[in-house]
Amino acid sequence: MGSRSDFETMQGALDTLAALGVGYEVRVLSAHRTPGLLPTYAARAERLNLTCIIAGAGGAAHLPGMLAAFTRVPVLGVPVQSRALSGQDSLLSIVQMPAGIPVATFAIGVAGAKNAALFAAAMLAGTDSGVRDRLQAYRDAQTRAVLDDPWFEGH
Ligand code: RP5
Repeated sequence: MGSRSDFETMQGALDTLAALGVGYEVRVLSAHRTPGLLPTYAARAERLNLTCIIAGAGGAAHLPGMLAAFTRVPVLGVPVQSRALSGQDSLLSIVQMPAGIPVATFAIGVAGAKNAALFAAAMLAGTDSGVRDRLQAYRDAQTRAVLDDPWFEGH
């Protein structure tokens, strides 16, 4: 994430990964305040053969795009909801990449952070049957929660 202030949002990704038993590491890296660390971290991601990088940032959210420029590891971008523009700035900064350097872009805020984690799990599910089963169980539980809600049948 681009700042410690993004943590509240990105906690949604960490909790979801933990619930699915997917390993992760967490870093604060800023495209603007620590630009020199980006190629270093990108090289680490390749060395560790990480499945993907979930990069959350807000405002002029250049972190996901810059990381994607430095590594072939897939980057999942999460637009953090900014105070000034409610995350519209983050979303447009992340989604509107030039052809050639893709960033998979998710919803603004916690929903995007959770979905990025679920997407990462889905990437792993093809080769890891444990993750596949836990992801399926997560989805089944979500469906059950709707069906079991008394509001489902009406009041
Ligand atoms: C971005 O600037 C960060 O991703 C964060 O969302 C935003 C504000 O950062 P702070 O000033 O709160 O550290 O780089």
